[in-house]
Amino acid sequence: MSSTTTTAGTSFIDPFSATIDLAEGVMTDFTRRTERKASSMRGHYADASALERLVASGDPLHYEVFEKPVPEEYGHLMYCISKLYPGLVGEEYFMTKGHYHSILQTGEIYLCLRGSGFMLMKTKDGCFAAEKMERGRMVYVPPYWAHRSVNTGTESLVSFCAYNAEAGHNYGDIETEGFVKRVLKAGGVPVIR
Ligand code: S6P
Ligand code: ZN
Repeated sequence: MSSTTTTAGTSFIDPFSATIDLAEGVMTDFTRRTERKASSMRGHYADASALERLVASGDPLHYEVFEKPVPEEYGHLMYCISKLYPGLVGEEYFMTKGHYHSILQTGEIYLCLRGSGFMLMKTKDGCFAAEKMERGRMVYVPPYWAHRSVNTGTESLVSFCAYNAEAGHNYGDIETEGFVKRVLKAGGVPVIR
């Protein structure tokens, strides 16, 4: 560690790098991996019975998040690889739980590396937006907007995410509020309604 002037509340750390396997959609030298199986998605899909059938049939992985965490402090930037598997729960495409940041006035950038889908976003006062996600496309999630990704393709939807490290995650409000709209397979194509 070199000597430098630091500000209270923001830790000094040494620079580092990470390796991302763009073909597989994983951070190969991650130090933290979070997994969400079908059983952790209860309450989020319209067709609860379809979700229970999926849980009973082996409780498949829904998505994984790979990180090399940094201090959750002002000034640091958290980043991760989010890998959402393809599939349907009833007629609804696999999706992430979705969350507001606990510090609402923090945004996030998603750079889609693989797959296709949508980023659904909503605010506390009822605004809703959807942005297409596909390889090479960046989605800017502004402060105040909850966000949930949805995989409408046949391969994994992989994104690199970066956000204020102190942002935190508020899942409870989405569990209570829902997400305004869903992405459903209708007539063989994704429909947001
Ligand atoms: C974190 C960022 C992503 C998500 C990940 C899983 O702020 O938005 O890393 O955590 O895509 O989604 P969720 O809604 O389960 O956290
Ligand atoms: Zn986020």
